Amino acid sequence: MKFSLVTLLAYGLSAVEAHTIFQKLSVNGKDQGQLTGIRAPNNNNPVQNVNDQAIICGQSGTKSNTVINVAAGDRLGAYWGHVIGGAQFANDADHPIAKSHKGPIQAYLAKVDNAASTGITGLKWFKIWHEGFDTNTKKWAVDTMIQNNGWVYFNLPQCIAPGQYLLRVETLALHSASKPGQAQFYMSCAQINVSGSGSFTPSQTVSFPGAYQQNGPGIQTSIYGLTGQPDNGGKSYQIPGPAPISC
Ligand SMILES: [Cu+2]
Repeated sequence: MKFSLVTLLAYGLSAVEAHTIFQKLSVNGKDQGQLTGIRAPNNNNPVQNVNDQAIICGQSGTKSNTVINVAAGDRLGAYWGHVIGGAQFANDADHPIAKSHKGPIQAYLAKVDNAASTGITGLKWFKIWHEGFDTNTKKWAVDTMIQNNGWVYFNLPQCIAPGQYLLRVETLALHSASKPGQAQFYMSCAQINVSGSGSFTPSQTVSFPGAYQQNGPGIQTSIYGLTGQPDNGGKSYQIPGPAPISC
């Protein structure tokens, strides 16, 4: 078989760009469908400028009229794939994300009037869940995501008040993050309608952009120990952003 230079270049580039996209939600194990109720970027490139508007829900891309019904306390799953649809091709080693892309995964909520139509600027976000690095097992949240074939699971806290929210799920890849501006942020927002009898109102919220500093802890950081392994040098890793709420 003959490959053109363009084809070879395309292969080379796609091999380098081993990125990921959050593209569907599950509720108590029930898959809600591809891009249903999701505002996802239409390419898998990371956001590297924490002050860019794209840090909110990713580069603008897909829209959906669906708002996904969930109940406080439900188990949510965020599905990540190398490209929209999942793997880019059979045996795609970079699906759901390249193994090199170690880092934390986090979930934030912002209360909105209408999750399908709301703008995304000026929202008040609070964190409901995060996972970082386990110094005992030497596993990153990204390792768990790969182990679960792209699914990241967390509970919607029982205290979340009824109403509509944007759910922002973020994966942060730190393989090159020792250099300024090289941390790779991947995120999309899901549109959800929460039922239940919760009454939580956050006493503190953060803004996007604003929650993160470009050279802040956990963002400009080396994850490699003296042996070159991504073990954070055996130290604990500080996940960026606020602490998750507790009900
Ligand atoms: Cu990447």
